[in-house]
Parts: sequence; structure tokens; C-alpha cells
Amino acid sequence: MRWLDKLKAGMKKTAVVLNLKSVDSEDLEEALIRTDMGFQVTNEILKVVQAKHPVDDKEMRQYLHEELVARLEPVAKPLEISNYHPFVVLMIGVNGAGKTTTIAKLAHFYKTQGKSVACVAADTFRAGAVEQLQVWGQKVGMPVYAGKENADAAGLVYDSLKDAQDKGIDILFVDTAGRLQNRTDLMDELKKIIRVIQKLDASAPHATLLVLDATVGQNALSQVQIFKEQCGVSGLVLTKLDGTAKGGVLFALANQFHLPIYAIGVGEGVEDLQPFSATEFVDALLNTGE
Ligand SMILES: Nc1nc2c(ncn2[C@@H]2O[C@H](COP(=O)(O)OP(=O)(O)OP(=O)(O)O)[C@@H](O)[C@H]2O)c(=O)[nH]1
Ligand SMILES: [Mg+2]
Repeated sequence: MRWLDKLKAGMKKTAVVLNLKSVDSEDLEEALIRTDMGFQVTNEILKVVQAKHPVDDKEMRQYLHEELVARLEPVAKPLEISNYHPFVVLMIGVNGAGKTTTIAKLAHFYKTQGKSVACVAADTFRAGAVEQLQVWGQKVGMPVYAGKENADAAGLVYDSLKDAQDKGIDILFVDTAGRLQNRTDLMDELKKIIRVIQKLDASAPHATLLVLDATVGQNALSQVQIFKEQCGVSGLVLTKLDGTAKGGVLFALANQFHLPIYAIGVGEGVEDLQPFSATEFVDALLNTGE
């Protein structure tokens, strides 16, 4: 299946919600709220669409499309890999958000661009986490730095980064354990990881990617807020946009945080990640476009 078809198929649940048949603003309001955009964003969008006085359904969809794209365009930025060796990408997020899978997808993507990649299995908490990453590593051809079970994650990151520096690797991904945003002890561990990275390279991590499961809807907002405060976030990856009716949360995120959305995930395979495009996303959402 082509990427856009996959996104469309995945976004059907949200698109069904937005399957508008009339210019009735109450219908539109309800439909937008059900995608989990939140009240504030919904009302702002409604105001803009209404101010243009659409005469029929077609016009309303057109104005809606324009407004939705305008809201996402400023955050649709690809992850720029600049010339550090390695460029360190720290992956963070709550449990099960899709960090490890996203690393495999990103590694696959950058390998096809001729970059050398490696990854640190700094999730030393969850049984099976290291092995999961090793399986991905074999699949995409990415060396994986791993320590002993329950080893100190920060220590492993330090040793791995040093080795990656010596080898001149282009991109080093650091896969961290999932942690809920209210666990201050685990947040402290994350800060420690960042500190040891900075001992070796004061400019690193060069990207801190917060991975968000789009199916959680509005809860994503508090995840961004706290991870941002605690360890800084340079951009977002939204996963599981296949099979959620809550795709509207991207608009709430864009509105509140203005953080780049680097990529979105629409499946479990290595090809199921694409740079985020505002137009494609809105096309999928409204089931329009080619
Ligand atoms: N459908 C779908 N599933 C996804 C996507 N991304 C990840 N998953 C699945 O979500 C589950 C959790 O993914 P992981 O990559 O292990 O998540 P994680 O954040 O590393 O999890 P922890 O390490 O336990 O915190 C796996 O079953 C993945 O296959 C996506 O874009 N779409
Ligand atoms: Mg993981």
C-alpha cells in the first residue's frame, strides 16, 4: 500500500468523525471535538471557517482544509541531521509510546540515505527491552550497544557514545525506558543520562524526540508539558495514527507547544514512518486529495 493510502486507511476513524454532510456549525463543532482537538482549537477553527461564510458543503470543506493546513504547516519540519559525529538522538516518552519501534524506522530511513547509525539500549528496566532492540538492529543493520541487565543506563550511554565518537558514526540513537511523566525518580535518571552525554559532547543531545502515542488523545498534552520542563524536547513523533479517532490532537499540540512534528507512524513495520506533511495529513483527515 502506498504511504498516503496507508495514512488515509489509518486515519479513517478520525475521517469518519469528520464525514460532514452539512454546513451546520453545530455538526462541525461536534465533529472537531470528537477528534480530540480540544474546545479552544475547535472554536478558533469554527470562527475562521464561519467568517468566510461558506455557501455549501464543498466550500465549507475547502475553508476547513485551508485552516487545518495553516495550523499544522508551521510545525511540519523534518529532523535535520547536522554534522556531528555522532549526531545524538535521545528518544523519550511514556511506556509503550513507540520509542523503540520509531528508532528502528528512523535508523532504516537514515541508512537508506547513506548514514551510519548505531543505537544504545539504555532501557535497562524492562525485561526483553534489549533483545527487542537487538532484533530490530539485525533487521535494519544497526549495531546495538547493550549492557548487563539492570546495568546503570547512564554509564552504558557514556561508554557507547565514547565508542561511537571513536568510530565516527553519523547518528547514535539512545533508546530509553518508558516512564510516566509523574515519576520524578525516573525523570531524574533521564536527566542523568543527558548529563553524561554532555560530558562527552557539550552540544548533545542534538535532538530529543518525545514519542507520543496518538491514541491517548488529550493526555499527550500533559506528557509534552512535563517532559519539556524536565529534560527539554526538540520535537515530536506521533505514532499509531493508524487506527485512532483522535488524530485531532496534533492540532492541540501545535497550538499549545509549537514544537516541530518530525514524523508520524502509521504501522509497525520499518517503512511505516514518514516525514510529517501538513497537507497529506489534512487530506487523510478529511479524506480529500488525490
Ligand atoms: N499500529 C501501530 N503500532 C505501533 C506504531 N508504533 C509502535 N507501535 C507498536 O506499539 C507497541 C509498543 O512499541 P515500542 O516501540 O515497543 O514502544 P516503546 O515506547 O519503546 O515502549 P517501552 O520501551 O515499553 O516504553 C509495539 O507493539 C509496536 O509495534 C505505529 O505507528 N502504529
Ligand atoms: Mg522501548
